[in-house]
Amino acid sequence: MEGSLTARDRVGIQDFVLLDAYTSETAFMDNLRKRFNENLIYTYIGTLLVSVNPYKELGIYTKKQMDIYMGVNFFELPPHIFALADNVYRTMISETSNHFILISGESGAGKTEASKKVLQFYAVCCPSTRLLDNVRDRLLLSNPVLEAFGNAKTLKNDNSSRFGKYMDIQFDHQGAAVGGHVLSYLLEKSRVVHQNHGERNFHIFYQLVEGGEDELLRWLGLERNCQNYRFLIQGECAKVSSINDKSDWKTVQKALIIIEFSEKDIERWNTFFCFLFLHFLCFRNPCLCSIYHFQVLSPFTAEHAKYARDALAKAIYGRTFSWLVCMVTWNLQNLLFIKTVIGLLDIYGFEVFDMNSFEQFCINFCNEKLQQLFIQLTLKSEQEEYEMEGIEWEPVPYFNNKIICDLVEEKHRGIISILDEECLRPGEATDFTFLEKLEEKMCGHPHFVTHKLADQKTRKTLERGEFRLLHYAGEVTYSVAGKLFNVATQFKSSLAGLTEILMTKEPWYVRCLKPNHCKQPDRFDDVMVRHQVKYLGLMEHLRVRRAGFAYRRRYEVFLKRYKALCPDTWPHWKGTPAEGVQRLIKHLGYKPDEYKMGRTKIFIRHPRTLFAIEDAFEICKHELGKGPVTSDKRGL
Ligand code: AOV
Ligand code: MG
Repeated sequence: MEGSLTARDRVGIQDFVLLDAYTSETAFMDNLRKRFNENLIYTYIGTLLVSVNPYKELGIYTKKQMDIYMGVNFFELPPHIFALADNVYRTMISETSNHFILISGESGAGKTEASKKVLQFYAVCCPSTRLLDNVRDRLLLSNPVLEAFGNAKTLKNDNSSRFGKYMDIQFDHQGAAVGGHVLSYLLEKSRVVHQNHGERNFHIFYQLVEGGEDELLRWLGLERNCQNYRFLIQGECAKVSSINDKSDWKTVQKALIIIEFSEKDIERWNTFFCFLFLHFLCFRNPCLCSIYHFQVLSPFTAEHAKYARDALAKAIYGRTFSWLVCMVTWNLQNLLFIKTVIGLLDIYGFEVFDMNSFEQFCINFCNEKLQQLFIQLTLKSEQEEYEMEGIEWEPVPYFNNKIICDLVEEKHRGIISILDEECLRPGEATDFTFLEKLEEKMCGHPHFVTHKLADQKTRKTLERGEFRLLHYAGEVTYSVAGKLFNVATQFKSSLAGLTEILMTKEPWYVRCLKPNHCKQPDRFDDVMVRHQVKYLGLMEHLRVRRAGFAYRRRYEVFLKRYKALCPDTWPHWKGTPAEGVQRLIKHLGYKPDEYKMGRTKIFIRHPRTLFAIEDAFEICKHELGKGPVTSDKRGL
C-alpha cells in the first residue's frame, strides 16, 4: 500500500484529487513524473484513470494481479486498469445498467493496449460455464484478427490502429460474458496503395509473405520476400524489430479457426489477396488494369488509369475489412442471453504528420467529437449529481471544443457541408475550388487558418493547397489534394450514431498519455506530457471534481468502511446509514464547512479531511480487534 507519508513522498499520490496544491499544473506534473519513475503508470482523478505508456513490460497484468483486483473496493488498492474494469463490472451487476469505457489519448499513448487489458480481465475473471468457454477465446482472439487487417506501423506507433473500434461485451443475468459485438469506423484505406517513409502497409501483408505456408504462397503466385513487392517497401521498413510477422501469421490463422471461420471463408479471404497482389505486381504498368475486367479507354491518361486502379484496390481492401468485421461479430454475438453490456471504445488517436490528408482530417475530427462527449458528460453528470443530492454547484471555466466540432460538421456551414456542395458540381469543382470556398466562408474563424492569414495566427506559413485547423490538441495542416472523393458525410453520420449508442450508457474514462516521441521506456518528456495534460482537459476535470467536494460516498459505503473509528457505530449501527454517518463524523470532530450531507451520500470538501480519516483507518486496521480507536490514535 502507498499509505505512509514517506511512501507518499516517493511514489506520489494515487489520486490527483488528494493533491494538496491541486490547482497547480506543476504539482500535477510532479506527481505524474514521480509515479512514472517508480513504474506506477496509473493514477486516478476520482474514478477517471490516467495512464502513462511505460513502453516496457511491467508484469502487472498477470492472472494473479487480476485475482487481486477482482471484487475489491476501487480505492483500496493502487490504481490499475483492472480496478477500473472491476468497478465497471460490479456497478453493471449491482445496478443492472449498461456502461462504456472511453479510452482516449494521442497515437501511441496506449489505448489499444488498455482496451485489450480490459477485455482480458472480463474474459478471464467473469463467471462462465463450460458451454460458454469458447466465448472467452473468441472474444480474445477477435483482436489479433482485426489488428492484422486494421493496424499498421506508422511513425507514431508500430501497431497503430487505422480504424475505429467499438466493441460491446455482452453479459447474461449471472454476469457471465456471453458474447460480443463489434462496430468499425472508417478504415484508412489509402494505406493499401501508399505509405509514407518509415511506415508500413497493413500488418497482414507482411504476415502472409513471411509466415504463409509454402503451398498457399505457391497458389497465390507469391514469393517469400517482401522486397519483391513495391507496395510493401514504399516506406523502406518492411522489417520492424518489435513485430514478429511470422508468428503473428500463425496466431491469426489459429484465431480464425477458433472464431469459426469456415474453410470456405478462409479461402475467400485468400482470394482477395490474389486480387491485391495482382494489383501490386502490375504497379508499374497501368495498362494491366484490364486484368480487373475494366478497360482503360482513351482519353484516359496513365494518371487516370493509376487513380482508377488504386481506387479499386482500396475498395477491395475496404470491403474485405467490413466483411471480416461482420464475420467476427456474427460469430461472437449472443442474441439469446444478453442482459447488460459494457462497451469498449478504442479509436485511432489524434495524429499530426508532415503531410496530413483526408484520413487525418477524419481521425482528428473523431477525436474532437470524443473530447466533446467527454466534456459534456463529465460536466453534465457532475452537475446532475449535485442537483440530485440537493447540493449547490459551482461552475468551473473550461475550454469547450464545440466551436471546432461545429467548424467541421455544422449543417450548411461546416467544412463537410462545403465539401458536399463541391462534390455536387462534377466537372466544375476541383480541390482548389473547394479550398477557395473554405477560405471565403471560414475567413475570420478563430480555429481556421488559410495561407493568407497563416502568419497572423500561427508561426508556420502555409503552402497553396493547404489549410490549417487549430484543434483542441494542437494545430494540423491539411492538404486538400484528393479531398473531393468524399466520404466525410458518411463518417460524420456514423460518428453521430456512435454518440447515440454511448449516450444511453454510463461513461467511464481512461485517459492515456504518451511519455515521449521515441517509443522509449523510462523517458518522461515534460513538455510533451504537459501539453497532453492540458488539451485532454485533465486539470479542468480535476477542478470540477474538486469545485465543491473532493469526495463523495454513499452513506452505507462510508459507514461500512469507517465505522470502527467511533464507539457508537462499532461494531454494529442499528439506525439508518445517514444517521450512522452523522454520528461518526460528529465523533471525528468534522466542522460544518468540511462536509455536506446529500440525499444518499456524504460529500467531503477537502482531501485533507479524507487523508486524516484514511490515515486513522490505516492505524485502526492494524489494531482491529482491540476495539474502536481513540482520538489520540487517530491523529486528527
Ligand atoms: P494507441 O492505440 O494509443 O495508439 P497502443 O496501445 O498501440 O497505442 O500502444 C503503443 C505501444 O506502446 C504498444 O504496442 C506497446 O508496445 C506500448 N504500450 C502501450 N501500453 C502499454 C502498457 N500498459 N504496458 C506496456 N507497454 C505498453 V493509435 O492506435 O496509433 O492512436 O492509432
Ligand atoms: Mg490503437
